[in-house]
Amino acid sequence: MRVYSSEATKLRRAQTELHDGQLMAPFECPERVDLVLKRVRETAIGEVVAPQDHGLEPVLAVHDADYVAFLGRCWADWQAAGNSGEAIPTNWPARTLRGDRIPGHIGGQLGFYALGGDTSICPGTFEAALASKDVALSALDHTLETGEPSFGLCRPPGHHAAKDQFGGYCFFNNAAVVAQKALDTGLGCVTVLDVDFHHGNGTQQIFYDRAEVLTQSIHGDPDQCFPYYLGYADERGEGEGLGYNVNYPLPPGTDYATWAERLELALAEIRDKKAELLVVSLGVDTFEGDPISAFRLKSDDFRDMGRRLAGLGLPTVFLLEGGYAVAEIGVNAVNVLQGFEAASGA
Ligand code: SP5
Ligand code: ZN
Repeated sequence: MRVYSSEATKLRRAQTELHDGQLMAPFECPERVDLVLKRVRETAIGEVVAPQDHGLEPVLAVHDADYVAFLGRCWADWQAAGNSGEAIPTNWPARTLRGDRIPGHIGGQLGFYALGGDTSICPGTFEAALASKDVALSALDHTLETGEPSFGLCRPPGHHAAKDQFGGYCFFNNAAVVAQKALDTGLGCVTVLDVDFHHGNGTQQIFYDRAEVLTQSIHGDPDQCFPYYLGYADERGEGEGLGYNVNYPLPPGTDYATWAERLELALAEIRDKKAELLVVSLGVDTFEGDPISAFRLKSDDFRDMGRRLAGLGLPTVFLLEGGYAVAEIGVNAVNVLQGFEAASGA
């Protein structure tokens, strides 16, 4: 399997994350890339290649232009406004306020474009997000050209980023950018399967009213888990997209046996809808040792996950999402890829 990785994905090195009432060192750190890459090399799972620059056009195909422009200037504007710390939103267009007006002040813009306060914007954030989508798009190119699976070592992750919102450590929705690009190159039906512990709210929102992309997510029940306000089982899509979004919320403490039952339902849905390309939003924060999540998958379970995914027999692009047990992130992510390869004979 081909692996895409870029040093530029490490240009974001935030100092702060507002977590459990404290400002702490972020869970989503650049070391994650090095640790996954180390395991990729140890296992020789595939050649590691630098991505090609794909420009902003594929990003603008799923994200609003004003949002992309905001991300591009946020850090400079935040500094110019005299702030000394990192850009953290503190006010939002919450339910009783107006959501139809974008304020001129950077503080107001930050809240308008943020879905939460967990993701500080710092120097290098935009550049790292650009590199991350290039990693994802280069992985797609390889899979479309050769039919071989690819792994994009994306960082920052993407699945919480909506058309015009960042948060949950995500800025550009790498999986959505890739799915849309695949449609634009002529595919008829693409599927994004999100196995990260957290609901893929951004991917769901971007494709909610469309049937060309089947979006599914297996995740911690939003009644108890971030992102709290999306990811329930009754969200099935709307308009032409009705039936093309499926959520599998599971309670904290869920083990692999139960998790894998939901995976089988999701795989049956993919077969039923006759998807031509599988994009896996590969978060490994379902691991039992993850510091911010609550499922109980063991490292060996990730191999079995890969085996089951291979059973679809589809061209497949894996894109890294979450996973914060950094000591095990490499083993867990690469176990999925190894399980996939062993089962597909690739
Ligand atoms: C890509 C990804 O995995 N993003 C996750 C972002 C989660 N950010 C908020 C997490 C809040 C978790 N609170 C858990 C409390 C544990 N004490
Ligand atoms: Zn996650």
